[in-house]
Amino acid sequence: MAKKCVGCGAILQSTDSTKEGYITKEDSVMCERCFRIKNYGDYKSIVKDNNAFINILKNIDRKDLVILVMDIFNLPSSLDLIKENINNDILVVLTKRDILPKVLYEERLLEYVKNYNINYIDSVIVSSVNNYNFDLLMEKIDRYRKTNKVYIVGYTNAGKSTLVNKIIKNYSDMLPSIVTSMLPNTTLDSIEIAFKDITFIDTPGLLNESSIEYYVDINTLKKINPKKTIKPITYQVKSKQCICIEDLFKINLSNNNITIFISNALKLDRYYKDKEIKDLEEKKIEVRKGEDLVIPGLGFIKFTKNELVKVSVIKGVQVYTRKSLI
Ligand SMILES: Nc1nc2c(ncn2[C@@H]2O[C@H](COP(=O)(O)OP(=O)(O)OP(=O)(O)O)[C@@H](O)[C@H]2O)c(=O)[nH]1
Ligand SMILES: [Mg+2]
Repeated sequence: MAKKCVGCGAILQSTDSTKEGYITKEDSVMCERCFRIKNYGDYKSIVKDNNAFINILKNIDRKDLVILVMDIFNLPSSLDLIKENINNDILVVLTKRDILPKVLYEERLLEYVKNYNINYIDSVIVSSVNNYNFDLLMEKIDRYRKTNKVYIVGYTNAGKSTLVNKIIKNYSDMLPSIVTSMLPNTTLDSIEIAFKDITFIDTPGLLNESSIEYYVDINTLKKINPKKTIKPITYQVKSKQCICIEDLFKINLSNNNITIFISNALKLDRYYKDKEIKDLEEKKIEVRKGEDLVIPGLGFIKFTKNELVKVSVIKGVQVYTRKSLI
């Protein structure tokens, strides 16, 4: 059988340096790309076609447990692609709890998952960084699995590989080997990790083309992905104003009280007259009291009054509203 890279799951090959899985020494277990991500934080982008990932989902045996990992800060607008392609028992894991403020109703976050209309058997909130709720997660895995295979699926960057590594680190003597990064498509093919009597299968993430992550360069990606607990910023708006998140997003509004949840590394500016930002696409959107305006990949804004606002975003990014998460 062809050997796979321990970092990303790509089939190892030594013939084409521009393709995935490239190695220079025949006995290497990790490809050049993973070696560079791991040791230098250096990243070579490989954009995969979602069809390859969907095929992996379609081939999951019906009896195996599927863990659907979602980044709590970056919840997807829909799970249709997942719903359409797997028919298994699903355990939902909301991860990156450490990114959201300490004080909040976790029940409300768990409740939110119901809006996706997927058939899931249970859900749990964890943080791989703070090691939060892993005993509970392991208990649930053992309770629900009917076979010894457990698949880890979800969108790219959700934190799937980090979760598997954390389980290995916490509950075994093995060294975690899967390469992780904040950049899209880190894992390129499925990776099997034997752990006691379970085989965890980490899978490549689905790309979300409506997310800002899909359109920006690496330096911007590093800024928009929060590394620490977000400090929300509240604005009282009583006249025509616009608020800009660097040159990535602008909102024009005139009467509201909003709270913005974005990475602390991003600069926020308020202007009392309109400010032009080039290359953004304008759209109007009605946001209601108690709703969030979500800018996929960038964050969300909680509203306390109904208002028809104008937003300007990178073309392709699909802003939407949802019942407030916090
Ligand atoms: N703050 C925080 N960051 C996390 C957590 N889990 C993962 N991350 C970070 O999220 C980014 C993505 O993690 P990965 O584990 O590579 O995500 P993935 O879902 O495997 O992504 P793909 O392989 O591209 O599908 C990395 O920068 C991780 O360090 C967490 O619980 N908290
Ligand atoms: Mg991964």
